[in-house]
Amino acid sequence: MEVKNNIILALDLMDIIKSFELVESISKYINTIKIGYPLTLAEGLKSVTVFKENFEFNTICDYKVADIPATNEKIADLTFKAGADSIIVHGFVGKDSVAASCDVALEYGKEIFLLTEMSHPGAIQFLKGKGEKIAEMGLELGINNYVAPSTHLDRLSSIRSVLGKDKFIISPGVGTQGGNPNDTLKYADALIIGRSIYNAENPEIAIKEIIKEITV
Ligand code: 3DU
Repeated sequence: MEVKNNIILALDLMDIIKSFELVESISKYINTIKIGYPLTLAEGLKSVTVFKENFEFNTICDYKVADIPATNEKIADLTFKAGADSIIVHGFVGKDSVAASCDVALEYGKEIFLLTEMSHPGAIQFLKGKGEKIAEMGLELGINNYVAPSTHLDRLSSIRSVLGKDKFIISPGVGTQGGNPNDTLKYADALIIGRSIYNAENPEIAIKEIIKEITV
């Protein structure tokens, strides 16, 4: 996946009109958006379809799919049917559940992102240290795309070591959560950024500043 300016917009506004206006205002700086539960639960799966139809963007649906295989299949099917290019799936649920999402992605000619470890402080409580094993499972399943945290660089770098340089890692936590863009891009291929852009007084100025800051 080619991510323009290495920035994936986390579109976590809960209003489709405001989301649309935001994306229009910064559309020349990005080509990839991530839609998660805030927008989807507020506006429905049509929010995915609307963005897919109106912008030539990569659309990643961040539904952190984490259920039994049969339910994961249904979630993935509805998501790809709505127009998503990829879906984020939790790794901790184990191989059968992840494989179920992979199989549906394959049917649609799409891909999944495997979530290894998370970026928030609470991630150290249960998830920390599991990322390498989850990454190894992803490799066994032939998965090319991963999510790993920018706020725990030691974890991100260790997960990169397991995956090797050819796998694609996107990394949340830059900006509001404390992650630094350049440090993160030493190990990740793209940054997921939400609040630092959409909560800024002027999102265009905010994203331009971030782009200017990126030197790697
Ligand atoms: O902190 P921000 O506002 O820049 O948003 C980060 C986004 O990435 C947000 O959509 C959140 O749900 C998602 N995310 C994480 O923050 C951390 C993870 O480990 C995985 C996803």
